Amino acid sequence: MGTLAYKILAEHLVSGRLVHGEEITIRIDQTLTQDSTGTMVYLQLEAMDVGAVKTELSVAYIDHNMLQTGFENADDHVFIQSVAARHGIVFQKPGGGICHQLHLENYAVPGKTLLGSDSHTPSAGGLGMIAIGAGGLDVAVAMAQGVYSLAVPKVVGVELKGALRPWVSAKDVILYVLRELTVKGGVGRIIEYHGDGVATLSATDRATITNMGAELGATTSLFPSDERTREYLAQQGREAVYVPLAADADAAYDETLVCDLSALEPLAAKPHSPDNVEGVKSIGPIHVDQVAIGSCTNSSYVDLMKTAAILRGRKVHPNVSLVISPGSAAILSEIARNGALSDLIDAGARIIENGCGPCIGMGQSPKSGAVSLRTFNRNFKGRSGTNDAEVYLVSPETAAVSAITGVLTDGLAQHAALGIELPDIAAPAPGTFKREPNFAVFPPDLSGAGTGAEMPEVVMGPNIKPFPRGKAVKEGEAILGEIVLLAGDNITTDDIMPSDSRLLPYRSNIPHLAEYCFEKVDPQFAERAKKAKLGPAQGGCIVGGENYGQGSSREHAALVPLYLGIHLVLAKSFARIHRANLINSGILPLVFAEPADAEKLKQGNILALENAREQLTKETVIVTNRTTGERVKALNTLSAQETLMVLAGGKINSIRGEA
Ligand code: MIC
Ligand code: SF4
Repeated sequence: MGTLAYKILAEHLVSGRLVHGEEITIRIDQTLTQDSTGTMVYLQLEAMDVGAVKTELSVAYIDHNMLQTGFENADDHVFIQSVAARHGIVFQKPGGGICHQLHLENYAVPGKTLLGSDSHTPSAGGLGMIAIGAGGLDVAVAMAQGVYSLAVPKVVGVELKGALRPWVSAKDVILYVLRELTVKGGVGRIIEYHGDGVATLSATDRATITNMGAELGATTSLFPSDERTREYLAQQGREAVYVPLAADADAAYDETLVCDLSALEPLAAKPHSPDNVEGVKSIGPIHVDQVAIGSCTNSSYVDLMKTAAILRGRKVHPNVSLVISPGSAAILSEIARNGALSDLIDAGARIIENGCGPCIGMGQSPKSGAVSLRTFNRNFKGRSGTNDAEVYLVSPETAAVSAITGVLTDGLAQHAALGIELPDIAAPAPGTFKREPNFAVFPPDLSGAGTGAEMPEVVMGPNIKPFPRGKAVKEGEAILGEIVLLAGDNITTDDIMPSDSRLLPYRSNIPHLAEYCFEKVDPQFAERAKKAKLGPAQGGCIVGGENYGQGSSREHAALVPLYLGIHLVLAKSFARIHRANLINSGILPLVFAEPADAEKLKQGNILALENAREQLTKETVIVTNRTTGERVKALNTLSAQETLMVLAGGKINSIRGEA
């Protein structure tokens, strides 16, 4: 009856019971970080005074922040490299590619666990790993202690039937799932794919699907490990790590969904949410200004080969700027060797560095009011760097054909009229992508090294500032704050802490970032929060709607509010990673027992959880509005361990025994 997810979790169980909703601790075999969350992770790791990491493998990638417009980025890279050497972590230099693509290529192992400080870590679920995105501090602790705690998710079984038609691909599968389940439909769930359609999808197709499971809010997404997995590992020269893995034939899923692959058509997520999905045909031939192909969702070898096949001998439309960012150096090298790169360049594509690039607004912002088609995973307003751009998320096939026509085009419906055939892309031979690991720097042997002077030195540039720490809550004290923001539903961590080429260089400088907190939602937020910190409540609180904090795993969306004096967030529901980041920072997340109560609260009201230590022993608590005298019932969803963290003023204080 076992699902594959629970089988892998059971093998890694350190404590707790595998029962939905209960808290378990699991062994973490591997971790990954990337640079924009990594600087904070490694500052926190250093603050824990530990020696070599306890995982089997930890990798530090540089892929997000590579514009190097000033010294800041490069200083961060050197800092991360130095900490990696100090703790036995593999360092992946900038230029190697996007962390999730590189992890699939070089390190992912079916049946193992991976915790990553990036929300799209579940990409490795395409190879049958339990791969979870988390806040940086949780990843630092996993490196220090080799474990991670989570509430046991439900398992949703998605049955894939039949096979996709040409011009329809893995992106359309996950867009379909997003349309069905929405951006909060995966919260508290693992999405497990099964059925006869699974074998028709390659490992990188599967990774496209598990990657965007992050947009469902899911804990992770998972495919079985089968012959297609073996085929991919063999292409990378890593067949030795292959193991077959599958759910039992009669696996009992908590919820189910069926996706008939053969009936799918090209889909697009319209502005400004990944679940705002409609058929490309039904949206119609809207004018397109920019097409961007790449990101950890759709920059695999096959994705780029398909793009090249569509563009070969043709020309990008005069009004379209086509930008392509390959997923990894190995892919770029291979398409250079086989000639596909020339097809792309000759058609008029702009080839940019292997990395996140435009996906996180690091360059290539579209023009004012542009329509930008992107093969990426997030189309939140302003994320492209252009606030009034309209970003649509599509497959590489739809992106490439639309780049030629200059309008949103359904390749399935239009290819015959356009005279474009999409050939089958041959599966690369075993060993095709085996390369010297020239972008990897392996750490020195640390066996016998402690936490002392014998370890390599940390190198820290002037932009790297200490991170804020919360204060412990004493017996009888209240957790309180003045309401500085009343937010709506689905607030993203991009809304809370925007990140683009202006701000990404400051990921290790919380005081600088603080000035831009909630900038796009309410430009006065930072000023008001600072005033509240000096006011009668000596701090602020935020009132949120449903799915508060969806999206990126950046813990800056908690650390910056902490720095600005936010003590409490009262919302209708929370996204998983952001909820954990708030707790890790010592900010209390409470859930409205009656969502309608949110309407009673006004900006400037002072909210208090009186006698917090006492109240937090209960599942239902009373939040007092000290301004109006009204009382609001709230749900305390914290586990015993999480309560201790909040009361200690955050996870680091709690680990260091500073409660
Ligand atoms: C993203 O896609 O939003 C990011 C940038 O990769 C983030 C991490 C970050 O904010 O640094 C994520 O997905 O976790
Ligand atoms: Fe990078 Fe974009 Fe993937 Fe985030 S979603 S890891 S920014 S490519």
